[in-house]
Amino acid sequence: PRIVIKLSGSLFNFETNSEQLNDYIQLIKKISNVYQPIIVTGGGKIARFYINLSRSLGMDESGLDLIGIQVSQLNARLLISGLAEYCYPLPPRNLEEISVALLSGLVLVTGGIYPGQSTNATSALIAERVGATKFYNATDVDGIYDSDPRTNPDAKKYDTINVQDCVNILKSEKSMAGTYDLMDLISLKVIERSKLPTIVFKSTLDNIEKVVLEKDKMGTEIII
Ligand code: U5P
Repeated sequence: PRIVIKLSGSLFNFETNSEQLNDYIQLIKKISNVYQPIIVTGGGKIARFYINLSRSLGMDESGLDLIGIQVSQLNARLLISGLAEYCYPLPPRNLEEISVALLSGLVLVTGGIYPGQSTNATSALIAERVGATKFYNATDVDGIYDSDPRTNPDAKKYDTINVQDCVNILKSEKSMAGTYDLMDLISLKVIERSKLPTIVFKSTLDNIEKVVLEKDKMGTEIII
């Protein structure tokens, strides 16, 4: 079976060292004994660094998205460096290349693909395309809340939420390069139309192992 794991871009920043990445690489290898994982890496701080600089130089929003995509692809290449023969040797750049790469039977690692969305939306599209049995969204927050927990201390976390309620909560979001939060509307639409089982949880090594390999319940499950 195939699964999609979106890895939060927060793993990749200017302080990241090879030990940290190696821990993830070992875990991905372990997961690949059970599943064919498609790993999608976010852009993280380095993407925002480039996006902000380019924005102040006058680049338009879709141009900035393309920069974000390039950085997320570079992050993918870091994991590819360590996964070596366990993975497809390059990050596929569109859904067709994903389908072809999938035939290798190897782990796939990629970043963003199309402008105007986040790697969350990309991950949902990839999950749809490859017939993934699950979409694991390892992110910076520990689930979906009824309001932003970073600004509202009384925010309540959902253990499960249906996709329509999720759309209502997220409707008020901004859509600018580098600011597509948590789950954007595109990802929710895809989850809905393909009835894609999705779990949103906090991205740590331990959590990923528990939720993917030990089927622990954590974070928020999006039900359709
Ligand atoms: N991005 C896209 N399309 C993708 C993935 C990423 O346009 O498929 C751009 C967005 O501007 C996004 C940035 O905010 O790259 C970094 O990705 P992320 O870390 O927000 O997912």
